[in-house]
Amino acid sequence: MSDRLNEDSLADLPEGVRRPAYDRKAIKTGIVHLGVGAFHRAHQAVYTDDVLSQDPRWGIVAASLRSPDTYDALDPQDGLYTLAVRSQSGEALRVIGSIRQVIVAPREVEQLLEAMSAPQTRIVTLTVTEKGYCHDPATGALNESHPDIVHDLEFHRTPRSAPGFIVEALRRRRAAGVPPFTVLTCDNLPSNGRTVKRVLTRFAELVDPALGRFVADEVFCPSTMVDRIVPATSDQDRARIAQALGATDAWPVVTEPFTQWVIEDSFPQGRPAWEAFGAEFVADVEPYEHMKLRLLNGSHSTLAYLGYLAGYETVADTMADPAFVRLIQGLMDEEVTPTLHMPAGADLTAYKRALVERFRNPALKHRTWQIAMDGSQKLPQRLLGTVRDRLRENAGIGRLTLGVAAWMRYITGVDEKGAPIDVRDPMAARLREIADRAGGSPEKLAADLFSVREIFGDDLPKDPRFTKAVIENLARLYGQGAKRTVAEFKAD
Ligand code: CS2
Repeated sequence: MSDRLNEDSLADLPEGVRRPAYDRKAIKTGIVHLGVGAFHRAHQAVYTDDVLSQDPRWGIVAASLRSPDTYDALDPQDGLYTLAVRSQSGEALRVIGSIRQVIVAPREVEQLLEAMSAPQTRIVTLTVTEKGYCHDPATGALNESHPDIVHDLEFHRTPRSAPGFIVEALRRRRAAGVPPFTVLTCDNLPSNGRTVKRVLTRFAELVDPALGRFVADEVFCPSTMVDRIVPATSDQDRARIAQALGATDAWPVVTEPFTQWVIEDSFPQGRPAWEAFGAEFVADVEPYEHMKLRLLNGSHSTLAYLGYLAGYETVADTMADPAFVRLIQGLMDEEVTPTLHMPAGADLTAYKRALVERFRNPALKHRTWQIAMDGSQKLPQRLLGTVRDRLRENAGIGRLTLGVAAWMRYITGVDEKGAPIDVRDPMAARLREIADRAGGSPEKLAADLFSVREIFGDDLPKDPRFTKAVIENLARLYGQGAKRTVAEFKAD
C-alpha cells in the first residue's frame, strides 16, 4: 500500500472509510472555487461530492489566493482528502473527491483566469473570509483604498484579490461572448450575495463603466447561509487519521455532524442539485442568515473573547463553565431572538438547543483564539446589527455589549496575567496603537475604538445607551477579570 492518500491507494483503504462513489476521470469542471480552506472542504465540496455521484458536470477547480500550503498537501494526493466527522460517539471518515485540481493564484494567475473564463464553468464559489471582499465592514462598500484593490485596478489583467479575479474573468467572458458565471459567496457576511454584488459592480465600474453595467445587469449573486463548525486541523488529528486510514493525509479536515446550507435559487446558467443532499433552496435567505450570524456567530465571538480572557483554550472548555452557558443562553433568548423574524415552521428553540450542544462537543478542539481572529471584520454582522435593532426598540443590550467590551479588552494584546495575545486582524496595528495610547483606561480605550468608523459606523458612537454599557462592561473586565464578570453577570 502506498503511504500517501491518492488515487492509487484509494482501493486499499479500510472498509469503513467512505470514498467517492463515481469515476473521478469522468468528471468535468463546472465550479471554480476561490479560497480553498478547511471550511470549503468540509462544506460545499462535500455537498458537491454527493452530487457528482449523479451528475459529472460539477467538479471543482479550487484556488488558494495566498499560500501554497493546501496545494502542497493536496496535489500529491490527486486532490483527495479525508473528512473526519467527530462527535462524542466517535469519528466517521470519508474521502472526498470533488476537488479536481488546486491552483495557487499568486503564481498561476493566468491558469486561474482561464479556468474561470472557460464556458463550462457555470459557478464561482467563494470562501475568502470576511476580509477577502476588501470592503468596508460597516457599510458593505468596496474599500477603494485597500492595497490589493489599488493594485488590481491598476493591473486588472493580473489581479490579486477575489473581486479582482472575478471581474477580470467576467470581462474576458463578456469579450468572448460567453455568459457570465453565477457568483456564490459562502462567507459569513451580512446579505452576502448583495454585498458581493455591490463590491463587484463598483470594482467593474472603476475598470470600465460598461463592464460595471454588465455586472449590475447580468451577473447573479445569490445569497447563502452556510453553517458547519470546522476547527483548524491539528497534528494530533493528522496522526490519528493516518493511523485509521493506513495512509498519510497531509491535510484532512475535521468537523461536526451538523451541516446546513440555505441558498437563494437564482442560477441562470444552471446548478448542481445540491438539494438532493440536504441543501435548502429558498426565495429569501435573509431570515436564516440573521438567525445564524446572530445566534451562532454572535455567541461564538462572545465566547471566544470572554473564554480566551478567562483562560479557556477551546469553546468546549468555555462551555464546561456553567456561568458561560447561562450568559450565552441569556444572550440568545433575551437579546438576539426578539430581533429575528423567521418564516413559519422554523423552530428557533430547537435551533438554540442544538447550538449549545454543538458548542459543547468535546470531540472538537475549536480554539477560542481561532474564532477571535479578524474581530474588526466580524463584529458588525455578529453583534452590532443586533445592538442596532435592540436600541431601536429601547431594549436591553447588556450581554451584547459585554461581547463588544471583551473584544476591546482582547485587542489590547495583553491578557489578564500580563502575557501577550497574538492578535490576528487586518486592523491589528491600528487597534494596538489605540490600545497603547489608552494606557489601561477603559474609558479612553472604548472612546478611541468607537471612532473606528469602519466597525461602529457613525451612529453607535453617538448613542450613550450603547457607549455607556460598553464602557461599564469593559471596566468590569479590567477590574475583576472575565471569569468573575461572567459569573456575576446580571442583565439590567
Ligand atoms: C466561527 C465560524 O471562526 C469563526 O469566527 O464563528 O467560523 C463558525 O464556526 C462557522 O460560521 C460555523 O458555521
